[in-house]
Amino acid sequence: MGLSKSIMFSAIQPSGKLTLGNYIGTISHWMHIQDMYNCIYSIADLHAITVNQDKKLFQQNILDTLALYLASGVNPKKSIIFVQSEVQEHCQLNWILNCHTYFGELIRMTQFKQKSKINPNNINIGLFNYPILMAADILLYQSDTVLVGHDQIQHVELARKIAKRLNFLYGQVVTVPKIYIPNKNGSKIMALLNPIKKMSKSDSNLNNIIFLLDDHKCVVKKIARSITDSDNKIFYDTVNKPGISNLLNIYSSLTGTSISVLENMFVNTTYKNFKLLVTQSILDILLKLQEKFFYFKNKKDYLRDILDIGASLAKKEAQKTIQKLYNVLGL
Ligand code: AQP
Repeated sequence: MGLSKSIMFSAIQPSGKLTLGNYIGTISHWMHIQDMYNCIYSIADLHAITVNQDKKLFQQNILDTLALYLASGVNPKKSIIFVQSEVQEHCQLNWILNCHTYFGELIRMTQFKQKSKINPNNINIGLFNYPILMAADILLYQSDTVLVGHDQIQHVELARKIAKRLNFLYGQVVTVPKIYIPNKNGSKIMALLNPIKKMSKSDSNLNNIIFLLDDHKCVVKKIARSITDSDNKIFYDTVNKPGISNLLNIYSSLTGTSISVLENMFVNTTYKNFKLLVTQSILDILLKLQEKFFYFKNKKDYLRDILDIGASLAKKEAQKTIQKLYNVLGL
């Protein structure tokens, strides 16, 4: 990696099919920052096994995630793209960080609490440990900046805390990363039928989610069914009008129009027509994305080559950090 540019890290777990939330919150920005930073984009498969995965489907999801990265404009000649489990240093650093993180810090993590409720029969230690593995993902590459959606802020804050702790104990061994939320309105896209919770790829109710690979008919149906309210006025108010505000966030993020301009534009628009416009804004993006996705999906050898090269470049950087820590720890 060139020394002149700072390092940007971002990742997605292939825990299912990627959603419009993943796209708006993260991937849609990746292409635009490739020239400004040395970007490292990971497919975080180790994170995904905190939930049981079907092997075949899992492998498919990993390759589909890569094809979606490429379809979104990530260029493997400019950015490092790799699968987390193919760089074993993530687990090595994870252990070191385990020994520098307190139980009390992890027990406060809201995602752990939420996911434990959703999956009470599988509250495994991996789920508890998830934020430390995420800290390892970030610190391993001496990342200056981490691009995330709103739900991951708490985890990056923990990574910052751990980084400062290591530097306090051992001297300057890791970079303390900054959090980057590229678009506040798009940093937390909500579930369509329950707009007070986040749109998540593992939601059991598929009508809550627009998947990036949903077809035309499906998108039309899901947006038409999305929950709004009964006062027929379009303006932004996440407390009293979470459904309309969520659709405004989606439309604003996909078209690049500010919420205040949209409120003026839609002052006399019915909910039905507004939903049609939101649907169109989604289809405009998804149909192009899907065309590119299918182009890349069929190039199996090309996909494998990208991951092999990505893993070897990532490993090279990762080993430097591991060596640094082994030295100061006396390992
Ligand atoms: N709804 C969302 N709106 C905006 N950003 C989102 N992200 C996730 N959902 C939304 C951001 O996408 C990045 C990758 O997320 P992840 O897949 O690693 O984990 P997650 O945040 O747990 O995403 P999901 O879709 O909710 O996955 P599951 O259901 O498996 O837990 C992150 O930067 C995230 O903020």
